[in-house]
Amino acid sequence: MKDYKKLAKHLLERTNVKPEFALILGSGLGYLTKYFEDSHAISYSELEGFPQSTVEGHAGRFVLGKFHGKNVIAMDGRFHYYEGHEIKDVVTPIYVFKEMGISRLIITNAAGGINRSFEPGDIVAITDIINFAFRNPLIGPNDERYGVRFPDMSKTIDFDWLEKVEKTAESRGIKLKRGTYVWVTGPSYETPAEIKAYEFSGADMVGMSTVPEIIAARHCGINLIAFSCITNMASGILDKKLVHEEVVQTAQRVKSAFSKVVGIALEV
Ligand code: 6GU
Repeated sequence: MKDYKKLAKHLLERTNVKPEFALILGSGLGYLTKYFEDSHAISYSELEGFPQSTVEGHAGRFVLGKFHGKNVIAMDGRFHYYEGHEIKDVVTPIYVFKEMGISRLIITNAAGGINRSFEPGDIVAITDIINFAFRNPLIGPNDERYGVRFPDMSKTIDFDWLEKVEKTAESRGIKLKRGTYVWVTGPSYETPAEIKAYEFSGADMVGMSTVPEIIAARHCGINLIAFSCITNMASGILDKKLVHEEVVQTAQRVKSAFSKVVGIALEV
């Protein structure tokens, strides 16, 4: 088992920030760390025992600092299963956050829209998840220090926290939608037949991240909320090819609304 304590201690010793919140920043959302005060960046490569991020548009570093008056640690670049990481490595940061004393987590990602009422640029709060990657980060001996063998997953997100965020966002002119996120491994995008199957299964959006982190956070008792930026519609929903550039471009376009939502999530 990994020495999460050592990694946590290392991160805390590097700065005098004691983070209360952790943020996992998805594709195109890393810019948010530019607005941190008293910020301090630590590359994953500086941390022994840490995997390296490889995906385009992901920097691969922690940034600690103050954002909207709160002490935060952000992951600028997360670990995806499709990069070839072991599934346990994908969730290493979650247990490190736990060891740092963090009890609240905000997860963001880019996702493809399946629900036909969604459109690119929508910000959707994840209210439930489907694991169609059929990988689980908790497989293997259970580390009893962190959680039980069979964690309850009936409420993956903190609905009280989400409702507060939704109310405040609405009062500031940002309408959040809600949806079920289905996780697939990628890296190829889905076929129209797959999307039809996921739609039939109750999924509203699809992506290649977030679910492992949510499972691990539930396991070790970190409260969380998660938001998808709908960067494009999924395969077969529109008669259109899928390209990564569109994902990046839409994420760019939604930047300001998305960072407001993250700010609200820290304030409420
Ligand atoms: Cl359409 N599929 C997956 N798996 N991930 C995505 C996406 C689609 N759009 C953005 N991320």
